[in-house]
Amino acid sequence: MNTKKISFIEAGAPGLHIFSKFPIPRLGTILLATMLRERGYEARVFVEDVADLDWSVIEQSELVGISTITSTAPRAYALADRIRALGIPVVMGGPHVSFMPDEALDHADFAVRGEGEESFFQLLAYLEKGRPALSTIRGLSFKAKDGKKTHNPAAEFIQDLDSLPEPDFSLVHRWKPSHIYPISTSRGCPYGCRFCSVIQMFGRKYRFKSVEATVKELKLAAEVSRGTKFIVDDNFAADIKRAKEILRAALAERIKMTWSTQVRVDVAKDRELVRLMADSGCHTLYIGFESINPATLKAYNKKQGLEDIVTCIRTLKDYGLHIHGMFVLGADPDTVETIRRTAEFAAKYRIDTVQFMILTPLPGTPLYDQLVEEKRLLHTDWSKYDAHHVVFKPGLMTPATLQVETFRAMAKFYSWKYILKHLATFHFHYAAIGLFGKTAIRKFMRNCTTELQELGFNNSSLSVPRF
Ligand code: B12
Ligand code: SF4
Repeated sequence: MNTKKISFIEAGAPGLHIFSKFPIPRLGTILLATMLRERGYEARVFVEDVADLDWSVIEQSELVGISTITSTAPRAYALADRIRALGIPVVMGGPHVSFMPDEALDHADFAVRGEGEESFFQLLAYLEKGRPALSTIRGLSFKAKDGKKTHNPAAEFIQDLDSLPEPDFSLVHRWKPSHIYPISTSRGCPYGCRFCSVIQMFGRKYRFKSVEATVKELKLAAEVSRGTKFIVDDNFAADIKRAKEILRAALAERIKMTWSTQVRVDVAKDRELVRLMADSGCHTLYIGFESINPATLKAYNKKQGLEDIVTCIRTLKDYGLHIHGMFVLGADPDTVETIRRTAEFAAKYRIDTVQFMILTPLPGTPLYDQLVEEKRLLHTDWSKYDAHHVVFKPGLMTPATLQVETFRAMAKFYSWKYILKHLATFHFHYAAIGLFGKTAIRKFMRNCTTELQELGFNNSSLSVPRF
C-alpha cells in the first residue's frame, strides 16, 4: 500500500490542567514526523492542545499515527474509530497503549509499544513492501489473520540518542515560535518511584545525548523559538558531571535563552551545578517533592527525605531560581492533616508555583498492579486518570475527602494573598498563574459535583473556601 502522506495526532486533554494555558507537545510524534520528512514523506503533526485538527489534511492521509497518554486515551480511541471509518489505517503509540495494547487494538490497526522509532519504520516497510514479516517487528502489537491479538517481544531501547534528528516544529500545525519549546536530551531514569511509568517506558538505564549534540540542539532552539525552552527530561541532572558540561558549553557558546527543566532535590547538593543553571538562563526548576510525609516518601520509594526537600528549596532560592513544586497526595499513609500541612508547607517555604496532584495508578506502574490486585480501583474511565480526580480507594480517607481536600489545598495556596503579593512585587506572571489556578479550581469543583455526589460527598460541603 501507499503510505507517503502520514499525519500524526496527539490527542487532547480531557479537561483543564495546570499547563492548559501553555500547551507543550510531547516530542514523540514530532520526532517520528521529522524522520519521515528526512526520508521524503509528507508528514504533519496535529497537537489538539495547540490547535484544532485540520480534517481536510487528515482525510487525505494514507496512514494516521495517534499518540496517547492514559487520560487522553478515550479521545484518542474516538479519533481512531472516526479515521478508520474513513478507510485510513491507524497506528497508535505512547505510554498508555504501551501498557494497554489489547485495548488499543479494539480501535487501531496496530499499536507500537515503548519507543517508536525502530518499530514504526519497520511497520512502514511492511505496509509498503510486505517485509519484514509483522511477527518479527519488535514492540509491535497487531491482530493476526485469525483475529487473535498478538504482541511481539519488546523492542530494544535506542542506544545512540545522537542518531535522532532535532525535532522540526514547523511540521506542527499552527505552531508559533512564541510557544514553550520542548527539548529532550536524555531518556530513562535510574530511580524507581512506584507511581511513575517512565522506567517501564524508557528504562532504568539513563541514556543521554552527547554534550555536543545537546548544545547544538539548544543553539538551534534559541534561534528558531522565542519561547522558554523546556528540557522535558525526567531527571535532567541524573548525571551531574554531564549536566555541568552542557551548561558550561552553553555559557561558552553564549546561547541566550530562558529555560526550565525537571530535576530531583539532589541537584541542590551541588552548588556549582545550581550556579551554572542560574547563570545559563534557567528560570524554573520542576521538582518532584511528592510529599512532606516521610512515611509517604518511603511508600513512593522516592529515596529522599523531608530535610532534602527543605535544603533544596533554600539552596535554589539562594541562587534566585524559581521552584515549581510537584506534590502527589493520597498515598496510604496520608491523612487530611497531611494534605492541609502540605499547603502550609508550600506557602511557608515560598515555593513559587505548585501542583497538588492526586495519586493516580497509571497502567504500567507498580502502583497500578498493586491497586488492581487489591481491587481498589473505583473505575477505569481513563479520562479521569489525569491526577486531578480520585480513581482509587485511599487508605485513610474516603475518595471524596481526598478529592475535596486536594482542591482546598490548591485554593489555599493560590489565594488572594498569593495573587496580591505577586502583584505588589511586579511578578505579574505569577499573579496571572494564581488567578488561573483559582479559576481552574472553581471550574473543577463545579465539573466534579456529580462525581463527588457519586462518591458520597454532601452537596453543601462542596464550596471552596475563600483564602
Ligand atoms: C513534557 C511532559 C508533559 C508536558 C506536556 C504534556 C503533553 N503534551 O501531553 C506537561 C508538563 C504539560 C505534562 C502534563 C501532564 N503529564 Co506529562 N510528561 C511529559 C514528559 C516529561 C515528556 C514527554 C516527552 O516529550 N517525552 C519524550 C518523547 C520522545 O516520548 P513520547 O512522546 O512518549 O514518544 C515516544 C513513545 O511514546 C512512542 N510514541 C509516542 N507517540 C507515538 C505515536 C505513534 C503512532 C507511534 C508509533 C509511537 C509513539 O514513540 C516515541 C519515540 O520513542 C513525560 C515523561 C516522558 N519521559 O515521556 C510525562 C508524561 C507523559 N506525563 C504524564 C502525566 C501523567 C501527565 C499529566 C496527566 C499529569 C501531570 N504531570 O500534570 C498531565 C496531562 C497532560 C495532558 N496532555 O493531558 C505521564 C503519562 C503516563 C500515562 N500513562 O498517562 C508521563 C509519562 C510521566 C510519568 N511520570 O509517568 N506532561
Ligand atoms: S518520578 Fe522522577 S525520579 Fe521517580 S522514577 Fe519517575 S522520573 Fe525517576
